[in-house]
Amino acid sequence: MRDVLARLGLAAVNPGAYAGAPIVGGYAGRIESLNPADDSVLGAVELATVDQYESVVREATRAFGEWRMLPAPKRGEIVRQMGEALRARKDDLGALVSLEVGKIRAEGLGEVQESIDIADFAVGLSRQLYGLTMHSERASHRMYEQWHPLGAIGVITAFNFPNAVWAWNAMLAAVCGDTVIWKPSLKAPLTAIATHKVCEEVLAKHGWSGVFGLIIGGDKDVGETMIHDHRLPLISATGSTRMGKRIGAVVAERLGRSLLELGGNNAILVEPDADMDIAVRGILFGAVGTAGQRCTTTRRLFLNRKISGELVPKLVKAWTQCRIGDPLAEGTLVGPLIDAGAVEGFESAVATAIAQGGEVLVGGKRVEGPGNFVQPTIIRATPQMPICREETFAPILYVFEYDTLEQAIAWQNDVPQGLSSSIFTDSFRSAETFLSAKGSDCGIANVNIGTSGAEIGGAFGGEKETGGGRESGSDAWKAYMRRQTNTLNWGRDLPLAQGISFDV
Ligand code: UN1
Repeated sequence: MRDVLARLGLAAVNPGAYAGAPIVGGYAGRIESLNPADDSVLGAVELATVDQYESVVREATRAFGEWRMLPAPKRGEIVRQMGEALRARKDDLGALVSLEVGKIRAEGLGEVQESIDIADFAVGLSRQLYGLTMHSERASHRMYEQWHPLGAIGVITAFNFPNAVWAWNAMLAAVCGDTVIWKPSLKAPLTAIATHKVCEEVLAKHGWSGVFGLIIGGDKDVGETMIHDHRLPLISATGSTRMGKRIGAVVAERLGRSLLELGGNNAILVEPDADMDIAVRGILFGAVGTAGQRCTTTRRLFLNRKISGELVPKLVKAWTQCRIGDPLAEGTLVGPLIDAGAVEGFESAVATAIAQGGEVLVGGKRVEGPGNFVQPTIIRATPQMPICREETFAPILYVFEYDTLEQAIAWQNDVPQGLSSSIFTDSFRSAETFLSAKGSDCGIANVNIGTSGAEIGGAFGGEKETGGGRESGSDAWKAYMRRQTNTLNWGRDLPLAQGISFDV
């Protein structure tokens, strides 16, 4: 473990502010990063002050002045090298993700792979930041639009994807010509520092400083200062709906832009004609993967009454076979929750579900001993139970029975969140109904795969209380740029649009 930390340039105590290089002195306190599997201390971080935030912003706005004028494909070349640097450090960074947030090894590595993939995507994008041309209604006129960089942007990330979610934002922002100030979760500061260092090394090699800044500080001082800051035209934030409502309101008040990726309450529907083997595997990965701590985790399962008697025992069996334990050990499928508070949240959700009429079919208990382990849990429930409308960041799956597809779709949509959803069916008609305008109301709707593990090539995000933002693939890059419409007159007259004449 110490080797991994040392190879990634982490010390026992690390600065919490980086404007390219670390800023030293004058901290606001110290936090420890704990390994959630055994509560051991991985390292400490000196929390940044508002003054240090000020230095980071000044450096990011200064760097923006130059970075925006570097041709986009040249920015892409630097991002390409960041992708290469992440590839070279993938094993160590993946292990650090496992150590700091408890992901099993495959998922820690998978997360870093997402960062590498988005870097590759961004490199291609750096030659494809296309605008449209339009036909002008005026003779000898040309109209087109172009996309310009926005500025220094703020990126706030959650503990559960401590590496990839920053990369989704930062790699796109960098090729778009923006500079980035990253405020990571205080529950995963070491992964943020290590990730920053890997990319910063590449920038420094090319003589750039301040393109990426990092600020590890408290929400009340540094966070509030950041979201109120007029110098940051965009705040992209991933986290709880409660946090997103605060950020959305503050940024809207100053007419800034926000890109919000908040809570999910994702459902899978299983039709009677589904392939039951892939359904079980899809449900298992969706509900139990990352110990239920993805925003895309499957939290609700709607089973057609005709097949629930067959499927539920298969699920219970699969759940009992899940090996819980050291995330870095071979064969482990379920690592720990992030901290003791998350275990309490799990226990309280299970108790509430029981009080509201739910029946625990498997799991339901914390695992005694060191670390924050809980049993993956299935609870038979009804869609009317209030707890089923909430996102609990833990491996709890609520199971419901339905009679018609229309009823199941209505129930799946009847929650405040709208991130991800799936149907398992071999019926073309059922699949298309689920994907149609009267089907799933989520930002992501899948057929015969689970709710989590989205590829970076698609736009990622959701509706309603999930916040409406879209990150990573497709045309999500447009959120990081400003559109300018240009009309050029190459004639000798000055015709006005709409046929207006205004001659003296
Ligand atoms: C998140 O949990 O915030 O689709 C992101 C997935 C991952 C990303 C999840 N690619 O599960």
